[in-house]
Amino acid sequence: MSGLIQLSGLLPVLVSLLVFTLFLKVNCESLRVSVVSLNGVWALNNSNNSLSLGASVPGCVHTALQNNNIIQDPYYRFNDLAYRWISLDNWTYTTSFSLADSFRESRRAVLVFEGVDTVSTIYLNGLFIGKTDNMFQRYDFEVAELLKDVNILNVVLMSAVTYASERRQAHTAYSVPPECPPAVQKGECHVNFIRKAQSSFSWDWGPSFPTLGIWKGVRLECFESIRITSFVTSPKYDIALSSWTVEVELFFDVVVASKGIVLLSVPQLHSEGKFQLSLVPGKNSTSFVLQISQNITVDLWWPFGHGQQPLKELFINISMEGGEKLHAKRMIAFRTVELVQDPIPDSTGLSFYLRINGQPIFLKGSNWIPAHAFQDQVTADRLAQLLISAQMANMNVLRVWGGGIYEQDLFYSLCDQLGIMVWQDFMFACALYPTEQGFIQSVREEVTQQVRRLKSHPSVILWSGNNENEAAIAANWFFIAPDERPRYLKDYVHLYVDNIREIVLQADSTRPFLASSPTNGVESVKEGWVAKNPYDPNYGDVHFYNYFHDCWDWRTFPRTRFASEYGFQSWPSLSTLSKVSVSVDWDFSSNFSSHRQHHELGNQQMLIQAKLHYILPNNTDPIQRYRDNIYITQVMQAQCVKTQTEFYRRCRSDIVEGRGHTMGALYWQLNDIWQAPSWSSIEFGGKWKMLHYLAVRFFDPLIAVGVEDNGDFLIYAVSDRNRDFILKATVKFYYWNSFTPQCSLESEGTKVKGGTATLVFARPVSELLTNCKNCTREACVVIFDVSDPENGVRSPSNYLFLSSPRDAEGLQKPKIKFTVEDGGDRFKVNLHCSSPALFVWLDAEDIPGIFDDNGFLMMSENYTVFFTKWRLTNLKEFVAKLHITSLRDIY
Ligand code: BMA
Repeated sequence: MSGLIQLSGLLPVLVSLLVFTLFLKVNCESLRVSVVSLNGVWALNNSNNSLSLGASVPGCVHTALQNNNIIQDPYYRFNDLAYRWISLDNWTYTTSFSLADSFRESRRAVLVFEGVDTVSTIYLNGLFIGKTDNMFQRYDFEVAELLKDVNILNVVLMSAVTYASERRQAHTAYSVPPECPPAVQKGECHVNFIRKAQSSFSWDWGPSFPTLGIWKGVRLECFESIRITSFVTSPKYDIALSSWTVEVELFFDVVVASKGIVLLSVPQLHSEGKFQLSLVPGKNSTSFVLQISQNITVDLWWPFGHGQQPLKELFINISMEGGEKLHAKRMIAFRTVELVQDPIPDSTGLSFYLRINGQPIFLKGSNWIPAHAFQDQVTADRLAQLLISAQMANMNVLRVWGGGIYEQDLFYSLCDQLGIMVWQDFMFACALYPTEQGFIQSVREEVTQQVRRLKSHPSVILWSGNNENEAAIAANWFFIAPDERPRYLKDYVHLYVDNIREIVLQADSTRPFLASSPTNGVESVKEGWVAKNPYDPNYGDVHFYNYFHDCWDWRTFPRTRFASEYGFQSWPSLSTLSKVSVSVDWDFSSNFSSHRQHHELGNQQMLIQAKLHYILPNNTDPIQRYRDNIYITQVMQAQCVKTQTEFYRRCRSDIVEGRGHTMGALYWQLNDIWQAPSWSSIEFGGKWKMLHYLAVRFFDPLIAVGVEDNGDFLIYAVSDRNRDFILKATVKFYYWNSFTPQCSLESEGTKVKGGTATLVFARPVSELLTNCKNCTREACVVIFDVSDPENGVRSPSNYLFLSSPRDAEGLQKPKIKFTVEDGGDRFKVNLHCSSPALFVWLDAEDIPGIFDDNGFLMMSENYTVFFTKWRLTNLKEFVAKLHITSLRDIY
């Protein structure tokens, strides 16, 4: 099998991306707005002043305590419990800053908090200036009257846990479940009463760290007449005129009425326009529509794998009558997006897919969760590494899941550049929510601000109101009595439809809105926004989890229109776990192993599923057995998600008993928040699990999917390519103990249209086996691919087990040996084995980097893989740390 990932080194790519990203920032040489950054080290105190330390802003209390060596790594062993006190205390951040006269004499001065986590009362020079209670809002406070030469600013934070509980107690009319997370999550209660990352009170993959802090920047903006608070760009295609326009919205804070001229230009498209600007005092907004020259061909922005991601510069120059000027620029991109929900012949339901630039696109990807419990520790490198890893696995979409946060600007800028589409949830998950006036007002402001902030990004292709809250009502997760149900239904519609949806539709006509995920889309709307069964495979998207069915049996998967969540857990590698644990923890029955598992029965489920097809590890050395157990959970997860994803991809063209036309496969979940068992394909710290290596193949634009159906062996060619190919299948049967294929077949070429799944090979399994020197299900494995030699196209090699590997006959210990050569930015690993090896796994411990292939079947004596390093290391270290395991080595 050939290497999958062609990499000349990831770091240079990261660096160039970051440089490019800086360039994307809006560069406001403002209308004489003087800005004083208040970021830096502030003083931090707890409520009784027993703790007093320096704390970075942006930042949070936990990080500050850790940086001051007052606490250990909060992720270490059981520290999430030991440090619960931090979140139960109240904390005050204090800074002082001096100001030159020119600032103090400004007519207006606004203190801008880009993000406070979460509940605070803020004082300037001892005087109250405002309160915050929503982590997802930016807060601006007027302070011109209060400024002095030397100023003291205090942000008094209240425990989010106490606040949530108080809000719950105050909500006496009826309960708003769930009250608390399941005990196994060891979390805090009533998170649905606070506008804060819902997973911060614990989740089934994450710890409870209800942070407090000033998690985004703080600055003072002083000005005389006008300041711009937002600058939003939306390219739109005008079908009637067959041409593009760019709508530019500007949001102002105006002191005195004034007039000016606005010049908009996109030099790369030879387009410019001049507009009159007329502003009245107060908060204002205005918009202009720039017509892109009709005789210019506009290069479109495409999702990764479908074309380029051209970004163009849009310049804005404002000249006010008083002589003030402003220049700013923004990167823009041109693409259209439609969510298609149309009748399908031979089916009762409706389609559900995304059309980008008029072309149906199969969405391949995963779900994104917060990359750290302490957001100040999510560095640009960490973020870029995760997003580049997603793209390297041929993903074209990530869903920013509704239980976390609206991500930082850099996340979306990188997605714009990488061609990763973003399905953006609003931050509500797995709960019912209160709908009293104050809560709704806060959400309205949050949604208004977030839509404004994210709208300019071409990568964002869809808004979705919440995670699983339609399902929670429909399936009555919280045991609501029948006569109480109307009240909750009403609240649901009030929050997501009358408020969130209303704001989104008003503010953004350039992308679709769904009220929930999963949902039946227009069918849910028809049924009053909560469908009887939001998991209906005939409509909308589906989340599907089943840990007890055999995941190799594709019949157990729903033939849905769109799979936005599905997955299986695995454990991260020992090198990742050893950062937060000690050797007594390295046992599946240790306290640590159950403490870290936040999903009820999760550890058992993994092993039960693994046992269906593999022999479980039995090494007598306990640490080796622990490593092998981790390995087998990763094999199980990778193979399960592979099977399910291949199923969804091969369902894109067929309708079977009314079902099919699947157009999306987003497994749960891409990344991790800490070192723990979870559904992720990338461990905390960036190391790829086996699943991520397999995703490179199963998300390849052209794959061969092999299945058994009613005794037949079928191969589907699934193509996301834009053009047609004549594809033939090459099929080889190998005995488990031989490198030479026992027999090979080749099918006739079949025309496979771009964007289809087409059957290219079908033969009874029994016939294939008897014709192949008496291969049996247990003795042989089938390896296949599809190719169009004339056009030089070939899918990655794939395999189908005709029996479980636990029953494989003749499979021997492969005695894998290796030598390593230093090739500069990568190591060349030459592998040698004595017999075929399954799920060969190379693990370089904590040396960050990626192999160009891993988790593969080694069906030849020799095979070479490359390891691209993400940090400096040397041959000696690499050789010492490299572990190689295959399935037959663990028992
Ligand atoms: C889904 C998600 C998450 C959860 C995951 C795994 O339902 O939306 O809430 O973490 O399942 O249980």
